[in-house]
Amino acid sequence: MSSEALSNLLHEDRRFPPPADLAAAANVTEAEYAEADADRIAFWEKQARRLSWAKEWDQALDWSKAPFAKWFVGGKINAAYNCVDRHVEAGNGEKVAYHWEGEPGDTRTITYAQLKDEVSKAANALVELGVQAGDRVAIYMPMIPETVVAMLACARLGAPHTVVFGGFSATALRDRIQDCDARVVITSDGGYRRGAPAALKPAVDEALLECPDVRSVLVVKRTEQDVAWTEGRDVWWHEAVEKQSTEHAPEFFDAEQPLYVMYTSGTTGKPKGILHTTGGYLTQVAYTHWAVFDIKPDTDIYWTAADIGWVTGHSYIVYGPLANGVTSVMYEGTPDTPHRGRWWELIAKYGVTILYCAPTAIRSFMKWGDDFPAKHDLSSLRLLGSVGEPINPEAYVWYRTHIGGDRTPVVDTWWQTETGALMISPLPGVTHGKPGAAMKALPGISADVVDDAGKPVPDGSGGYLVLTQPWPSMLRTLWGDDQRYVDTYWSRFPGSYFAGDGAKKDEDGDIWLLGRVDDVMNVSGHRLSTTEIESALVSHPSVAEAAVVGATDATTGQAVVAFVILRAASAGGDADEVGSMLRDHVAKEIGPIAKPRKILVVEELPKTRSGKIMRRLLRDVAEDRELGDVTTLTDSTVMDLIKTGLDSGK
Ligand code: 6R9
Repeated sequence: MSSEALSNLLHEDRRFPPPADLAAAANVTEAEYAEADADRIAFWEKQARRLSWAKEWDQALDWSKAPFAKWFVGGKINAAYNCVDRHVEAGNGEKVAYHWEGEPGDTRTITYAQLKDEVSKAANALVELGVQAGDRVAIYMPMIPETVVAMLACARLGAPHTVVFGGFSATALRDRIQDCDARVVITSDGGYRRGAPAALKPAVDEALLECPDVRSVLVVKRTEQDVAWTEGRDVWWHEAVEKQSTEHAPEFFDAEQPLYVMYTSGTTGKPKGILHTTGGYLTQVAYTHWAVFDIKPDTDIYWTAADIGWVTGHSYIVYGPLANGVTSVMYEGTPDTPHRGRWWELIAKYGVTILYCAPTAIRSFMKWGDDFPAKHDLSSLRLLGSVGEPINPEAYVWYRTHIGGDRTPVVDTWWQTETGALMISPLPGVTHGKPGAAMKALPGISADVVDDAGKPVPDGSGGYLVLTQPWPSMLRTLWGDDQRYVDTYWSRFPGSYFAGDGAKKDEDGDIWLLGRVDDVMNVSGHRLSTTEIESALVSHPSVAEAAVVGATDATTGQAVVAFVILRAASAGGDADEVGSMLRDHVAKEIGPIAKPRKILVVEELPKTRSGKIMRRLLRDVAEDRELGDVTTLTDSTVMDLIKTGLDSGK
């Protein structure tokens, strides 16, 4: 990516230094970067000692078969013991692990002691179903406490789980079960979504028509919907689990014991099963959760408002917060049920101090208007986080102002399913935040931005994001496909991990993410990033959300096509007028070359479970093609809505 091409990016000069009181009491100070630089391996060994090991490792990192890494070789550890038992043994059994809130308003409070009992019972039930260390278990569940219990029960047994997002189709579920050859599935009758029970079991039944090797399906009763029943295969959770003993002695496994397989979203073709193992993964999620969210386990009420079926849920609803013995909030439903202030009501109710969510949610809240958060007491919040996509400066500033009361730092955290844990992020007590920048690699992590030839670009230039050293929570391989692991991540720039993201180093050397490299457009030989134009569009007061794609164009190579959602106050105007106003706005913000050829006003955008816009599908629309694979969309009707809306507007 040429630097000339990205020179007009995000001219953003607002700065937000850490609040003095937060900085004074922060878990991590500036000195930690130097400490980690001096001896990266010793730094990670120190972090690994946050955990309880049955036996310490002999070697911290074995990189002799790069890019296949082994961390904490020879160490013995159990992830569930670290997340639950050790807190109970330390006298914190009465501490709340989760304040769970169902969408209809039912609640459950689960202490660490109760969680330990539930996990032990579930582990005993899985043993009864024949699950052994190394067996894969698929989990297809709503956001209920049993989902966490199921994951930890698997971890306790050394049986890697593969959680499939409850919004995915039977086909997506079938592909994932087949790919990792799971023999047991844990599901529920359904869950609540948008005010009504949504069914899950029928999708399992359909998927299993083509998964003959699955022998048992454990079904949690959540909604009381009628379910079809396959005798001999289906077992009610309450019948299988409730009768079990609360005693289960955890076995300590090798640090490299597989912990889970998580399939990545949005890719075409065969799903990629990202494999995470135990010791290194848990070390880095525990450290990054503590460092980046400045966790004070005695006083914080932490909330990752994401789905457990996304890696963010695995690392920062389940493993990170539990390893650190923190109290979390977990919410089942959507942010607008029964009203658009639901999240803010929950923050006030539980006194949430730290909120972590995706820019897509923030942009929806902006669209709904400032009044909803303004009605609730959000003064307990002291820190906000963002994940999943580049956060536009406008969304960052809105988040900080309207949710954070203009007090709280915002940490924009860059990472991937593959990286397992946060990699590039501000540190809230140290960093002077720049809206829209993930800033720099965390202590112990080595990232850089390189050009086509793999050479680091100078400050002020753009290129490809790479990770130049192995890290503890890195994926170990793609399930069953070592060669694809090497080809996908380690071949483009030999010796470095290729993240697939475009990035820019600003004049201070701070990192700005520019979206996936396949989201870079080439218009008349100029390279433009989708993020850049989307940010310019969202900075206009009438735009709530924007998605930009490059559509093939006979003259210019590609042409910029923008899909925009208008803020409530601006909806209903003349489409042509809105279009020309926004085109002028982009020309002013970036330059005439970036002016969208077409601007289409839509009601919704197609998104994955993690809130990433599926630009691939919008490109299909922009180029008038048949739609590609939609199995990873959270809501597959969105595309029909967009197409119908556009057809009627023609
Ligand atoms: C955690 C997660 C990974 C991709 C990643 C990048 C995008 C995530 C970001 C971000 C800019 C951030 N991404 N966080 N882009 N700024 N703070 O999202 O994992 O679902 O695997 O997606 O998401 O493009 O490569 P995953």
